[in-house]
Amino acid sequence: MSHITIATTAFDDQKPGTSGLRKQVTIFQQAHYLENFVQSIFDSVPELKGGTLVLGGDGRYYNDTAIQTILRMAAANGVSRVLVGQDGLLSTPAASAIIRKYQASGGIILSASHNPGGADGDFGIKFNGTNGGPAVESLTNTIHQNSLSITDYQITDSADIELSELNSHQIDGMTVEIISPVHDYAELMQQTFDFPAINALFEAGFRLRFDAMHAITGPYAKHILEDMLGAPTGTVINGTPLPDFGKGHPDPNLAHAKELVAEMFSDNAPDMGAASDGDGDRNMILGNNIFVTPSDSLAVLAANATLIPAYQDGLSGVARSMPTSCAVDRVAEKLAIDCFETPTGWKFFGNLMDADKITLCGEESFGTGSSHVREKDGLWAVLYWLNILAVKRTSIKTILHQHWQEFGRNYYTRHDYEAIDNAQATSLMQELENKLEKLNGQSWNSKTVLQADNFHYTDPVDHSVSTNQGIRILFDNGSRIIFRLSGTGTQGATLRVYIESYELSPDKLHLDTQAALQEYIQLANEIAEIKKYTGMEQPTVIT
Ligand code: G16
Repeated sequence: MSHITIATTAFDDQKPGTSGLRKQVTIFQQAHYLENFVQSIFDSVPELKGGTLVLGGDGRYYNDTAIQTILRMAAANGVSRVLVGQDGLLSTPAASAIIRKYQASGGIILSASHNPGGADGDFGIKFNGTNGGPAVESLTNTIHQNSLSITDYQITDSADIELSELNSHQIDGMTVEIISPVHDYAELMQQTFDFPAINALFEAGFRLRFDAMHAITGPYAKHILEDMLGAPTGTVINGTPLPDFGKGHPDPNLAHAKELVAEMFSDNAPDMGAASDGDGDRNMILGNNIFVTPSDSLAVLAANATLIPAYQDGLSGVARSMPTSCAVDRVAEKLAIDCFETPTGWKFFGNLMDADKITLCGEESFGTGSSHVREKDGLWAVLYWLNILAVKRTSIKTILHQHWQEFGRNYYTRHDYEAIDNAQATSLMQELENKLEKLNGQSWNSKTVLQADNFHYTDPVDHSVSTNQGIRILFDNGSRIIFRLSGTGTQGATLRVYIESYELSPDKLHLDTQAALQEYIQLANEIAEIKKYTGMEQPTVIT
C-alpha cells in the first residue's frame, strides 16, 4: 500500500453554494472531480493533518463510492483518525454532534440535502469545522480558490474498507473507527429533553406520524421515538434510507411530503405529523388539520423554551435568516432578548452561537436548531414540540392559536420559480436593484415602502461583511416582500419570493394564507415582472 500523487486539472465550477458543493451525480462522477474538491478541503484545513476527521453522509447514490475515496485521500493527507458512520451513514446534525463530542478537527458530510437522489439525481459534499458547524464563508472561499489552482492530489492505493461492522481498521497508519450513527446523537437528545414526560404522553395514547421520506432520519427516528420513547411501531413511516429516496423528493414541505400531508388533513388525523429531509436537518411540523409554518414553529419554540430541561433557564438570544418571518422577533421583544437577522445559510448562525449570543435559531426553509449542535436539526425540533405537548397536554392547533392571540400572526408564504434561465434570473434581480431608489417611499393602497434595499450583513462577532443577500421591500405596516436567488439548486436558477404580512386583530387571525397575502403576491409579481423574466404563469412550488 502506498501514497500516490495523481496529476489533475482544475474545474472552474467548484464554488460552494448556500451549503457546500451540490451538483448532479453525473458531474461528481467525472474523473478527478470529487478528488479535486476533497484535496482542496485538505489543503485549506491544515489542522486535519494529524487530526480527527468525522465522515458520513445521507446514504444517497454515490455516498458509498465517495466515502471510500475520501478515506484513501485522508490517509494520504496525514489524517490520524477518521470516525465514520456505520454503512457510511450520518445525518447532518449527528455529524455536528459527533465532531463536537470527540473534538474532531472537522467533518466531511456527503449530502445534497433535500434535493432528489439516485443516479440521475444530485450529490453534494460539505465541510464542517471544529465547532461542528458549516464552514464559514472565508473558508469556503479558500477551498474554492484552491480548487481553481489544483494540479495534483494525494491518495493511497489501499483496498475498500468494510463499513457494515462496528470495527476499527488501519489505512497506512490512519485509524478508521466505524461508529454507530445513532448512539451519540440519541444520548444528546436524552440530555436535552424530558424523555419520561414524552414517554408518558405516548402512553396516554398520543398519536404521532413521522415521515422519514426514505432518507437518513429513519434509523434515528425509529430508535429514539419507537425504542426509547415508546411510540407505537409504525409511528415512523418510510424509515429505511434508500439511495434514491424511493424516487421521492426528500423535502419536508406541503408539496413533497404528500402522504403525510394527506393523512394529517384527514378526518382520522394523528395528533401530530412531522417529516425530515435527505440529511435530517430540516423538519416540517403539522397538527391535526393544521400546518405550522417553519417561521411560526421557531417563534413557538422560543416562547416555550423554559418548558424544556436544556433551556429552562431561558435563552441568551435568538436569530432568524432575513427571509424568515418576523414572528420570532415579537417573542424576543417580549422576552427582552436579542434577535439577530442573518443572511440565508446556517453558517451565519455559528459565530453567534459560539459567542453565546443566541440559543435558538431558524429559517423559513424548514430549518430550526439550537446551540446543542451547529447545524439545524430535524428530529430535535420534533422532540421539542413533543416536550411542549407533554407539558401542556393540549393540541398543536390550540398552541398555535394561543400564540397568535398573544403575539399576532405573521402570514407567510414562499413562491419558488424553479429551473429558470440563469441569464433571465440575473436580469430580473438586476432590474429590481435598479428600481430600489424609486421604490423607497412609494405607496399602494395606503401601504408605503419604508425601505427598499439589497440586504447586507456585518457579523457582530468577527465583523465580516456579506453583501448582495436579497432584495427587501419593507412596508410601514410590517409587511415584507423579499426576492433572492437560491444557492442550492443544481439546474438553472431558482427565484424565491418571500411574502409576509402582520395581523393583530383577533377577527383576522384565521384566514387562508394565500388569500390573506393576495395583494402582496400580486404586487411582488408586478414589481419584479416575474412573468416577463421567467415565462411562468405560476410558481412551481408554494410553501
Ligand atoms: C440550505 C442551508 C439553509 C438554507 C437552505 C435554502 O439548507 O443550510 O441555511 O436556508 O439551504 O437555501 P437557498 O434558499 O439558497 O436554496 P439545506 O437543508 O439544503 O442544507
